[in-house]
Amino acid sequence: MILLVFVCTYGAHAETGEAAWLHYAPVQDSRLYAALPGTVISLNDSVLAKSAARELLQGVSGMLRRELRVRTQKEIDASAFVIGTVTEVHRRFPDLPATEIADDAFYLKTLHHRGHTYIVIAGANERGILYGAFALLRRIAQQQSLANLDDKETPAAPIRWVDQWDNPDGSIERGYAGRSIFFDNGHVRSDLTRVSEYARLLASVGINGCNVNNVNAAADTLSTASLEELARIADAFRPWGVRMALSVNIASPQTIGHLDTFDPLDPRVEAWWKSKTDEVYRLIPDFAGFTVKADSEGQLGPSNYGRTPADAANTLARALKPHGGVVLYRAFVYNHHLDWRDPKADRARAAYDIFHPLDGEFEDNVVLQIKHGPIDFQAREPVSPLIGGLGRTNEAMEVQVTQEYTGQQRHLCFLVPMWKEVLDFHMYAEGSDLHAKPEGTPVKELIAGKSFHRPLGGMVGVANVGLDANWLAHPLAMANLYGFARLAWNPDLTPKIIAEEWTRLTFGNDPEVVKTITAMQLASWHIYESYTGPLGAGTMTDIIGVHYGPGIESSERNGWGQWHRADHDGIGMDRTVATGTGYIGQYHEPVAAMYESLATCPDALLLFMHHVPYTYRLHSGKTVIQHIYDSHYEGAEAAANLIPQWQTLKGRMDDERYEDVLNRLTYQAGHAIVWRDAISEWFLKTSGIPDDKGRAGHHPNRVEAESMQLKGYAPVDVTPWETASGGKAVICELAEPCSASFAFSGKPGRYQISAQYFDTNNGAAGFRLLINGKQMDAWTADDSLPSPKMNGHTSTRHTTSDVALQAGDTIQIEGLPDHGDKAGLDYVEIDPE
Ligand code: GCV
Repeated sequence: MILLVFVCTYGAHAETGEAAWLHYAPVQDSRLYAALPGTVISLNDSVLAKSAARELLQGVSGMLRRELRVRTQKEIDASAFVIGTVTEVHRRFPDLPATEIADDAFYLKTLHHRGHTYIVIAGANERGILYGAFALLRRIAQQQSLANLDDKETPAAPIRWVDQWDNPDGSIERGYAGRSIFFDNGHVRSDLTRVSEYARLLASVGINGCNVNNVNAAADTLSTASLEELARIADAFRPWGVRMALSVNIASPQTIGHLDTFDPLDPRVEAWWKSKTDEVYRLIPDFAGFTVKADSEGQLGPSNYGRTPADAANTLARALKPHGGVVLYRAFVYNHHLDWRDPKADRARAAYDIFHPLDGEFEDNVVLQIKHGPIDFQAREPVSPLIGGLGRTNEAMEVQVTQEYTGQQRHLCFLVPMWKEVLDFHMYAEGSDLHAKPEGTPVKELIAGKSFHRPLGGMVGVANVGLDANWLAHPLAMANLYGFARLAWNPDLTPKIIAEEWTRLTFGNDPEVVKTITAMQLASWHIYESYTGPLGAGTMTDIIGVHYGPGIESSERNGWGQWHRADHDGIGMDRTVATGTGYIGQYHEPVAAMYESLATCPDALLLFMHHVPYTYRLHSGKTVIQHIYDSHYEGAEAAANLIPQWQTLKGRMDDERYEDVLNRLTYQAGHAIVWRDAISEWFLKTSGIPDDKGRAGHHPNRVEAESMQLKGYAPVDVTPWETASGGKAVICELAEPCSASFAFSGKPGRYQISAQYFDTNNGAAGFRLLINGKQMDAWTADDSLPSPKMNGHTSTRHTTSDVALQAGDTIQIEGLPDHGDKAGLDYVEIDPE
């Protein structure tokens, strides 16, 4: 019966995912809400309160199939939803508290007054009213009662921003969900519908700022013509209380101001920033502020003039201050030309080395925006020591919603558990207004921006949503955007609560759906980590390219400093104070002592902190090398097991999202095998130590393409070698199909036949599987994986299930090249069904 209801509900319209967690699908048991008032009375006529009222109408209509009416009359004489600021509400209901609540906070209260029922949404300010309305709708969507509401919510920190790395041409740096919703062809888009929808989504989870352009900022972002266009984005954000911010190029006074310098301490440069900022506020009165990436990855910065980041940040801050704007100065400053031969060189040290000495030198409207780890959004990093290294400087923590190093929204990787670990990690910081508490100072307290010397703080999530209908491409990846925002609002929420809440809002309250998706999400980060990078060594992806598939040596012997230093004897960065780079000394005690000693360093970060031989025994009792083999095999298997878990949900949701996720999980399972094999085999060859369980390097069910009977196909070496089985594959350079075939020599039975091929992005090769000349399956390599070459980014698996085979059957793969895609084939694997 329940199943039927779901099918009917979801069968009604094609589901694109665009509504995200504001799905407002009818709730199953609307009797719970039978006594709800039919009217909304707004005591506030601001644009935000109007958005709140409209949202209540829309949400209640969708979920309860009831149409509310909005009234603004003076007398409240019948049951109603009442929305207004705390002061306005108190004026009407003197029994309710008039107490001050913090900015953006709200309370929800059910009030029985003179025989009527009022559901009161009272905001500290107008944004608070809007957040209260969304919170109330969230309750209905989760089928929670409103009969006795008495809730107050206060955001954990004032800065709750998303950053978008969008470029004026419409591309998005590290964006994996289509083109920019803001820009196209050098201009702000004429149609900003998606921008308004994005702002609504952000507001629904308490996000109050959005930096819309790439931190690698275009030179003319601040030109008058550009600002006039950008003001339209701020207009689209405004009804949702999202303030627009801009990344600025620190060289702007020279590039667009035509001065002969951009030295932040030159009075002409200071005057330029002041007058430019005044112009910004004339066009965008609620402008949030500037984000700055300087002296980093090729961006110019104050170091050009021997000035410090504080000099640069303060010049901008002084220009913004009269208008209430802030500078988010990124601490992601490092030298990407490090000497890899120098055992003391260490990129992880950079942020602390540069910014710690400047503590206390920043204006009070400067916030240091610090990535949560000291390297760069890897699947596993320790907390950046800089977060505990400032006592008199505002700090915000930057996390990455867009899955640059964590599977690019092709792999399921729910990052909330990782962020939560960081937020709860104790830094034992001491600063001028921090007390060295015996229980420590968790990151969430340090970034809260609520202390005398640090009035500002919070979280910034690099979101990079795109024009794809469902914003982040993978329907389940939206839980990361949701979860980031929920943690920015309340870091005490648990990953489980967040995953459940998101699932209910996005897919409905079917207990099986909630249980299954929550379990998959919660397991996914660990699964991804275990088949990519071991023990904190880094993700082992191609770090100088697209950061997607495996490329183990790409991090070594170059200046980027993402070294894992694996060689014949051992692996890991020695970051100890005793013998290494000294990085560990940037932590306070007892954290430093914990990392410094092999006896207490957690396994998960061992190779981040220490260089050890492969035979070193972990706390788990395994050797490092055996852990590498085991975790990669277990991880790939766990990735494959996500598929049957998802399949239990067939019919319990719309077919569109069901199929979309199923396809992505199937792809992920295949790519997890690419990762598993690349890493296991690279370490097998490099260390010379075999896998105790005999898996690495042994693939009894696999037939290499280069050893098949080839017609037209020719063998080639693949680079890097570990991204193809045996280091080789075959390609077809003819204008007609090529074929690779072999005779099956196993027992008769039903089998799965998996073809491992390369889906390069420079064409759409066609493939066919034939048994004894009869076509069993056909597919096209038309995905847009991020490389035109055969490598770990493009290696893809296609499985044909339930094929009956007998000894002597001819198994043949036929490949038809298309443009640059040469129908590359790596191997065929035949596994019992
Ligand atoms: C916007 C990483 C990414 C870059 C990004 C940079 C940053 O290095 O790969 O694309 O640049 O971080 O955060 O500034």
